[in-house]
Amino acid sequence: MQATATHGSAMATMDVRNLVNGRFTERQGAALDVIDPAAQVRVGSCPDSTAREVAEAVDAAHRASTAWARTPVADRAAALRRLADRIEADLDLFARTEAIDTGKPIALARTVDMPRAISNFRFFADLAEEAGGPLAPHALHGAGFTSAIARRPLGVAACIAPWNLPLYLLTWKLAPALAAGCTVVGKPSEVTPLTAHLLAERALDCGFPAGALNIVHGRGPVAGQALVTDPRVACITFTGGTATGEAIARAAAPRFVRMALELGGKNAAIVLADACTPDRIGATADGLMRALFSNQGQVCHCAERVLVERSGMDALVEALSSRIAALRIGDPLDESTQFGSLISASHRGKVESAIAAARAEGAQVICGGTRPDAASLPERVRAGAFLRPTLMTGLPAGCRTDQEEIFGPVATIAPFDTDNEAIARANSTRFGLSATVWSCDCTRAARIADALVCGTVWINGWMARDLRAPIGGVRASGLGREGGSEALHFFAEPHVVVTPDAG
Ligand code: TXE
Repeated sequence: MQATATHGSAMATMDVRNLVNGRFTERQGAALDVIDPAAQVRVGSCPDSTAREVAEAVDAAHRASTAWARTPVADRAAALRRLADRIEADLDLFARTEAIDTGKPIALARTVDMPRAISNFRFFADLAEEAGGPLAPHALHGAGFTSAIARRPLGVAACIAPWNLPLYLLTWKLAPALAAGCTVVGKPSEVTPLTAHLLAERALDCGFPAGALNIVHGRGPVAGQALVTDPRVACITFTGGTATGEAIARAAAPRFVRMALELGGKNAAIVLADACTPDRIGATADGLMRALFSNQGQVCHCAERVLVERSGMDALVEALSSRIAALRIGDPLDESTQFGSLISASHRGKVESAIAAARAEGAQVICGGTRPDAASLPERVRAGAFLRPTLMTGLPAGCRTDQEEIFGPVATIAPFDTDNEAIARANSTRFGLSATVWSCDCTRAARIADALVCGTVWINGWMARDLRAPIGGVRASGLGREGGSEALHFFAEPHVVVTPDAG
């Protein structure tokens, strides 16, 4: 593990406000502190919105919904493109703010989070406008009558986002909702509200009528709960923890509200022996490092369980260990940092408890498992929520560690002898979000991929995303799919008019 140099001062504190009906509102309730997890300093405040403030935002969205639904799709798309341009123009500010708010390396925010937020808007602007595309009216002929199918925007969409990819995931929901003609009440995570506020500031002059795009901040059990139980909310799209997803589903079920839930995972990486030969091991280990530890392991698609064909085990352990040792852990604001802080000290506590539980189940820690030496870190971030990337082995199939999502830089590695054993173990949790398979035997890799019970399988890679492809999970990993036409269809209700053919 190498430590990177000290970075200069961070930023002035930010006073986050709710965006309601086209303007920023005065706080009615208390404020929540926003903490830079790497420096452990307060970098802003955000409203701890009350149910009444949420109701005002929903009211604004509800009043704006008919006009926004009737706004020509070309005009809606133009507003989305303007907003994308505004993020792009201020990309450095957005990236730096995201790094401060989350503890993620600024290079990651600049090259992944922000470009993706921009392309979310541009992608859905283009898709909504596409002639013959997912929103285009069309007719089915035959049997003596014609069925004319139109897709009508549902109304008010509640878009609830988590803290790990704050702007990336918030815009992944806002963009299709607005493109499809829904008005929106967005609720960013109270842990990471800053880039949503930057977005709200820029949305003011992009051509969204008052009330089309509202953003309320606050705690999940208060503001989030008020949003998902408001009778004027027509649909809910949520990304976050499985327990929260269940609470939202229960709260919204009595109204039969349309829901998309993108929840946790316990994703397996299946590595075949041919991916561990001397000429292949470097590429395999590089790819796996991304799958295991990107964003400090705080991505729902990160792999937490590596299953490796027995003859490749030693080579893979060695290749991963040397890469973990070389990873530059440091100040998220330093451009050369590869691995930053966890989202908070309390989340680090949860992850450390999971490591302790694994040890109690018999795990041997191959590397990591502890905090980096404070002295190895730049002064600005010595008190930060850092934890070394951790690889453990020696756990039996079915152990608790391999059943529960950790959502941090912690993975287990275990050998397997047959493909069926690997498949059974990969499928043996209550989750089903994604998986990866590493091999140059395309037929064998495809056969394994086909047998995995999850939404997405990446072969020899991780998180390669064509935004037209549906993404989401099965079982406890969620309900519904985001991406491409699935997302636009989610926000619109088909309406069919059947007419007899003349003659
Ligand atoms: O997220 P929550 P938390 C997992 C990860 C993590 C766990 C908990 O395992 O340890 O979830 O994280 C809002 N009604 N993931 O507690 O609670 C909340 O305000 C309505 C997986 O930070 O799921 C925030 O905006 N909304 C993950 C959002 O839900 C509610 C990403 C997510 O918060 C609410 C993050 C309620 N009752 C964590 N309670 C992924 N799948 O990518 C909370 N919220």
